[in-house]
Amino acid sequence: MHDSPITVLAGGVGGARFLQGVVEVVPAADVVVVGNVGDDVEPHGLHVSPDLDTVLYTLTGWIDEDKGWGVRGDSDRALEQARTLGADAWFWLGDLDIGLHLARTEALRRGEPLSAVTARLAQRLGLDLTLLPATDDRLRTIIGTAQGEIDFQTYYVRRGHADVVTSIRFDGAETARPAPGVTEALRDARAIVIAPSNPLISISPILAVPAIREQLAARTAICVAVSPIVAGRALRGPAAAMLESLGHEASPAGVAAIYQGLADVLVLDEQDAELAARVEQLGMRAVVVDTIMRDAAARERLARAALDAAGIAA
Ligand code: FO1
Repeated sequence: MHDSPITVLAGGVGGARFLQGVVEVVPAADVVVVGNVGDDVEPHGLHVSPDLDTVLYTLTGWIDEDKGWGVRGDSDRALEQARTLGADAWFWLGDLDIGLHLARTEALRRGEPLSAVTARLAQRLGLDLTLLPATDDRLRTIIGTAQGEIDFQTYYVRRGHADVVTSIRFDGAETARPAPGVTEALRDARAIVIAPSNPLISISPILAVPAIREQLAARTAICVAVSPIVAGRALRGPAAAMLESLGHEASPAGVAAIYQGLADVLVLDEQDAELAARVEQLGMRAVVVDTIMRDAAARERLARAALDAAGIAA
């Protein structure tokens, strides 16, 4: 790990695509990713860390680009067999992906922390950047709905994120400690970047670890956040509806309000240029660019804009 890294807080698909751009602009070895574990789930006893895996698969080129998660071209013979034999297999797991979960689960059962397992998976898959889970402790995102609380993947996958979200909490966060390397990556960073991930379910679970939030609030490095909301919509997933149902504005101004005191700059899309003044009223510099990551060139352009705003010359 670089002794003065560029530290990126990231969730799943949006975060991973942004990171693809980042490693085109700066050496991957200079980048430390602090990833979300609030989506982690244990289908059939296997430990799945969807957001960490989406980063792994995206940066190694294994990713299924259409879905944004899982391994491209993966088969599902194991899952089909499980279904035939009576398992309730509602969470889709490809055969190659299951191989990764077997390796992870076995190591966790042996008592290895998630951070150590993740480091080994990243190294075996040939990743040059450092990927850290926010915490090795158990932290799970719990979604409140009119029918009561459900775990994140029941909300997202099983129920197709159709429920109106009435609350979000992060079970285990109060006592969770940052995984080894996370505090240092924030304390010693040259720049901190919050990727264009859902602020409520991808970034907030990271910030819910008390020592991470405190370290970010006490940062010496500049922190640049990228809005995942463009023209009132999320580029993927339920972020816009969720922001609204929880009383936030589904706009870069709403995102800025969530990151107030934690970010110094907000990168927002040119379709939202008229909101720049409101972002700046919240004490953040607003940088207006095209943020739509439609292809590799656009991902690199957005990463360059965010890193430029952080004063990283590349
Ligand atoms: N998303 C789905 O919509 N349906 C699935 O069955 C599903 C399985 C899955 C398996 C492994 C993995 O790494 C990700 C998976 N995802 C699936 C995505 C996952 O739910 C992510 O947590 C969301 O994309 C939110 O980041």
